[in-house]
Amino acid sequence: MKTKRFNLAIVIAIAVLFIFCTVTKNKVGNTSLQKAFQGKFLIGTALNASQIEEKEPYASKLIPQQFNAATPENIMKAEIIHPAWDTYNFDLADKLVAYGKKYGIKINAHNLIWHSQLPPFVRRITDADSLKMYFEDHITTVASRYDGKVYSWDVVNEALNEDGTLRNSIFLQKLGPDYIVEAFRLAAKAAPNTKLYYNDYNIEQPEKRAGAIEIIKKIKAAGVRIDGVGIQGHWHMNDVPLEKIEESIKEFAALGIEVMFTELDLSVLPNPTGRPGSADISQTAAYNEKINPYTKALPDSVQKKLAQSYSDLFTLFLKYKKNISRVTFWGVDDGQSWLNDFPVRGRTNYALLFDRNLKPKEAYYKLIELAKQKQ
Ligand code: 9MR
Repeated sequence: MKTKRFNLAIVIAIAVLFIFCTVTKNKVGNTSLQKAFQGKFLIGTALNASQIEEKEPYASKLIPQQFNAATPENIMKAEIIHPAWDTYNFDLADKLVAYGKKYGIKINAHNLIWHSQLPPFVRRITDADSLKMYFEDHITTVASRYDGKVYSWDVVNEALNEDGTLRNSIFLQKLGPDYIVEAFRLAAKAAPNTKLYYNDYNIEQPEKRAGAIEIIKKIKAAGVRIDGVGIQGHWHMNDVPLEKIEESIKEFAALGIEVMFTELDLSVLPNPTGRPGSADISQTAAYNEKINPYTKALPDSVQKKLAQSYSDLFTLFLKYKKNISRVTFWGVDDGQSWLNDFPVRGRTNYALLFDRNLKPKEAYYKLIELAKQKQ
């Protein structure tokens, strides 16, 4: 009888433990990134369609708890929001605005003018007049619809080559080098109540940074409004260019504009293209098992290194908290990250603060601690 009761007690204890583990599997308790960094800078994330539509209950709870800023990962790009000459598709962008309002999350709309993810009809344009028509209509229609409803716009995205010269995009070819100033002029007119930013990757690197500074100065010299610059921050955990980032914060801030880190993630996987930090989507490489070493789990030593790299980076961000207005991660969790498919398709990367089960990683707790220490 006693043994039976004992066995029953063990079964109940195991069941209770199981339920407890399941319920708390990915719990962060009351800790919150946005609260930890309150008064320092906004903490943002990129959101995909299913996150905006709140399809997954736990993620829907976690996102507003952790983040007070959000950037649409894809749904406001031209190919989605403006698929044909006379067709705009605002459904998801409207949902995003409502989502931001519901939770008090500031929306950074991304983006108005970019050479990539253009709708097919724009790619087919051959004459300058038609492209100008698209350019003016797109900026004016989209920016005015969301004026005052989104907090900010990435007006022009990735206009530079690595050497700081202007990228030979369809906009440069057809509209000439002043297209960037014109984009900001149109955006400022259409969206007087929205902040306007230039956004690019690798602009912490000296040559490309000089190109970005030239763009910003040119916009200002034309008497046109620009409020900030976004350094994307697609880096490798073993190679975060801290000194160059620090120089960049100083140089951009000296122009009298906000500095932001807008698409932060730290890859942990080998980069076979030999071009660290690049988000140039033409730079891809073929898959092989050797360059996908952590398919089952992330080894503890790598987890620790990732946490340390994030901590070093945020130590720098905190030093310049007066100049930095926002730090946005390019996704909520490792499963969502574009780095699982870039620059090599089908790998298992671990670049963000939450794992594939939305459980906070060591890097998350390290940043919370850091924010507390630097109160
Ligand atoms: O994360 C985005 C991914 O889902 C898209 O497939 C990709 C297509 O170009 O764009 C990714 O986001 C990019 C962002 O819009 C601009 N900077 C580089 C980002 C990573 O490629």
